[in-house]
Amino acid sequence: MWVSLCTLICGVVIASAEKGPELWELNTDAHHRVVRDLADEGHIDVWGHTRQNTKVLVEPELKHRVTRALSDANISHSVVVPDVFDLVEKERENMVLKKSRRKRSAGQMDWTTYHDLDDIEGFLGWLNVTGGNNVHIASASTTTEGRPVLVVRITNPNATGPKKKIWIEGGIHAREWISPAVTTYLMHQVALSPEWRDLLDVTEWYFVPVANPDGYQFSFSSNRARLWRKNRRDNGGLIARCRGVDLNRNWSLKWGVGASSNPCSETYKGIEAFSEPETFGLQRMMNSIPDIDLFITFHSFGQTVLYPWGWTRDPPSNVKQLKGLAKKFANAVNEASGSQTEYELGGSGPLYGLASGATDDWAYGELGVPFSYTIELPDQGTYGFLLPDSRISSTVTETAAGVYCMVRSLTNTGGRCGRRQARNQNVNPRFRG
Ligand code: 0X9
Ligand code: ZN
Repeated sequence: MWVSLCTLICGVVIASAEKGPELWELNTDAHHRVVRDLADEGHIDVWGHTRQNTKVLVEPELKHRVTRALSDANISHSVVVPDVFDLVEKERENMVLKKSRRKRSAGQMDWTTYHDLDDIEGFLGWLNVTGGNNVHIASASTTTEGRPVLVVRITNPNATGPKKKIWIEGGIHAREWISPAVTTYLMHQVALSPEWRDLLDVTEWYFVPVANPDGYQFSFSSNRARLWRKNRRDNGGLIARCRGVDLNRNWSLKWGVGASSNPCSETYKGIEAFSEPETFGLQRMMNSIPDIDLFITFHSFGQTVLYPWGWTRDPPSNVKQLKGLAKKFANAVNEASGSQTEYELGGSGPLYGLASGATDDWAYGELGVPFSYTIELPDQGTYGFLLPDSRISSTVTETAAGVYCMVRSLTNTGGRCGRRQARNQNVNPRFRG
């Protein structure tokens, strides 16, 4: 009894005093061989990059090793944040405070704070009831921890004419919390907003609000877990960070390009393509839907609209059309945000460096979806994955304006997407489940 009590209490005390990783800025791009090697070995975690600089997370115990490797290659660095757990802790305190102020109600959700999986599933249940016959929920597969990967179909079943099919994926990377926030908000708008209602006659939507439920739930469990990216696959071995597969490196098209074979790396590709229940189940369901027209996967951060390819710098055959629809998104967001939010557009290979085994390349190259995008949501690196909750509501409404204009264009409804329409996403989405 004594022993187990001490284990419990001492563990909590040690955990709360634990120093987190440092955030460093390196004066080189992320494609430098040394940066790639360090990431491959699991010694750094690439947080984000511009053309000249790369921000990386470095664990305290690996500082000396990383410093040596960098200085051998003449790469200098500065410490941007000495302990990232300080930022995570602030975010956590703020969330706890907000939760205690809210009236308790099962499944309650809004877009002013980040929500865990229980809240999101509560919201889906509520949407299922409120949306009536237009909303159907299915499970694509069951994760290694036993959670369903939920897919929500929204359309008007009584409209029997031709429909554009749209697949929206969120939350494939656990720590990118703004992604499920955007995806759930879009579901709310598509299913219930009067502004979108006529679109349900000519579109069929498939939403995956949280493609990586185990990773997402884990990222709410502690300060250290907050920056988790992969799923929670047990790869064997005892080192905590060596769990998990990067679900955006586990798809079959060009599996292995720009990915790691090391389970300890953040971009571990898994033992084979579709080794993971999440990716296997999602591809099976996507394969069962003929002719998907538009695919979007929401990630963070960077404010970029990326289109294929990720595995080569060569442009795909319909690059002009891809760019055209991406511009509709970017212009509408710009408009809706009063020029506050600007997106950069481009092929993900040229813009981010070669990497594949990702959903976007697979949807485009294997499934034949003509419009396939990864949208890296705000910000541009100030807060990165730790985007403050005060930014959620503007981000979700601006992003909805962008998607709205893409879909108006795709369906030839509403002509050129008007200013008023783009801006008018700000319905009060509060609900009580
Ligand atoms: O690397 C990724 O998986 C995405 N960026 S993130 O920082 N959110 O992890 C970008 C994926 C772009 N698409 C391809 N490379 N195919
Ligand atoms: Zn991501």
